[in-house]
Amino acid sequence: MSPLFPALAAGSTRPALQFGDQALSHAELATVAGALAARIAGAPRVAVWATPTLGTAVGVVAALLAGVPVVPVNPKTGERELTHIVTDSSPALVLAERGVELPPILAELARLDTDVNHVTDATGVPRETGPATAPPTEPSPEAPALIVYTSGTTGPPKGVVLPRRAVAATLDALEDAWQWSEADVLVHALPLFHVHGLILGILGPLRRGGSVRHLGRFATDGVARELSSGATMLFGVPTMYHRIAEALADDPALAKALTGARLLVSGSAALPVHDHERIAAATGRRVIERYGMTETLMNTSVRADGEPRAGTVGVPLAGVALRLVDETGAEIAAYDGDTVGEIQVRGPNLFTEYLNRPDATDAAFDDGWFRTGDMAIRDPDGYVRIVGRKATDLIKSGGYKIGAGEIENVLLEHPGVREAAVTGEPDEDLGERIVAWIVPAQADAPPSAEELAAHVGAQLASHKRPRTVRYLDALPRNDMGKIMKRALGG
Ligand code: MCA
Ligand code: AMP
Repeated sequence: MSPLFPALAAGSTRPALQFGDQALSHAELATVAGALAARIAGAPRVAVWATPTLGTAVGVVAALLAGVPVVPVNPKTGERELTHIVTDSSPALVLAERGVELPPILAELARLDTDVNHVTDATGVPRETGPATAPPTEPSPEAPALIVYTSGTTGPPKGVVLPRRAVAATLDALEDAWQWSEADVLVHALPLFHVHGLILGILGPLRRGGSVRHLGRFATDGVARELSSGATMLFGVPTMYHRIAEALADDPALAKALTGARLLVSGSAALPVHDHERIAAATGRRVIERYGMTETLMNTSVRADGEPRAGTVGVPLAGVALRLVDETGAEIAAYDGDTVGEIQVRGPNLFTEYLNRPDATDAAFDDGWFRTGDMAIRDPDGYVRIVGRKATDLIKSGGYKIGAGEIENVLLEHPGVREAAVTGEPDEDLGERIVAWIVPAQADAPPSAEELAAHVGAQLASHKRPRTVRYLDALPRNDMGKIMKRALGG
């Protein structure tokens, strides 16, 4: 396979990464990441403490150059989830920025700095030159590149093993769909421990030889500043576009900046048509949506040269086979804008397996097709519209996928909780909001919502904290004793 990052190998002096006042060209990144790669080469696996910083990008690139599979870790993960991820993936090393205090389970591992302050002097000239930037032989296309953890309906998150072939295939299919080139300057503020922010948002620009400016934290003024000073593309989850739509009415500079962008892309959850329309009315520009999944990387997109259509995720990307199947497993032939089926996909963009979970890997496939669990219809011209998902126990909040069962288990361990159920409720800002339904152990002394959120946050990732807590005398159950979430509105 050709190198994942040709511009790095070529030593391009064009800008590559910018995080606040820290920046690296492709050549500088090759030097810094190359030096780090030499130190980690041969390790079976590394974890990266994935803060939204330049060091994280350098650490991930270094691991990929060294051919060492990388496990990005959400720095806001609580104890139980972190223990699971570290035990399951058993990294030999952890890469983190200098000075960052790591939780005990990671602090026990050998640690390497990703800090790049010492690499360039004040004028941006590298202080030292590193060893060769690429390993002597490019790893096999099937070699694992990343292991990204993703929630299921029950149980702890599963490690999705993504081979180098899938990363290359998805980024090259997006090059075609979006006319993504080295001239593009991407701006985003996505977290760097998921596919969207890391693979599309950092590795994407690097593979194209273009650049990315990361905002550190999402804010509409940062988006406006970058899009009015050379950035050409914006990636975001619907919550970010919703906040942009809200701000546009009072922010002409933001409207002007968006109007000048080449491409505004939304993904990770459905962008409501209302937000599409508000952004189009204020800027004259249409946000385009693409549809993907941790296991499949990107499957479909509205093309840059195609008709933007709100409420759709466009057409299958180059190389991706997509079919709809009915509840009997039979393929739906219709392109009638009406018949609903589950989306199944096949292609070079797919993961290899769930780490240490052959049972779950087997169950995820139907005769070679990956079952996405997403329900959709197809327009006569092939545009896909996602209309729902099979599992009601999966919540999408702020673009994060969250399993209800995992939160319920943690809530049930709180001494003040007798029974617990978790549902997702519609939320204008987040798409869905996590709601915890609690039967307190003592009716006259229920644990507070803040206490329960803190309890969940200490064990799981911070975005899994319930935003709303409702107290009941009993949970609605059917004759079999199963909780009837529909009766809770979930
Ligand atoms: C949050 N807060 C809370 C609670 N939840 N406080 C108490 N109780 C709670 N339950 C706090 C936060 O910690 C924060 O405090 C404050 O509320 C407001 O947070 P803010 O940053 O404004 O927003 P947010 O609501 O926390 O987050 C919105 C977000 C975030 C920035 C849009 O959800 C986000 O980054 N989403 C991206 C998800 C993503 O990348 N998904 C990709 C996976 P403080 O300020 O003190 O911290 S999907 C994927 O990869 C597939 C392949 C795909 O298709 O893309
Ligand atoms: P994750 O497993 O966190 O990677 O999330 C993948 C899921 O996000 C998919 O199965 C879809 O349900 C959802 N998703 C991603 N992009 C879109 C989109 N543009 N529209 C609707 N849902 C989406």
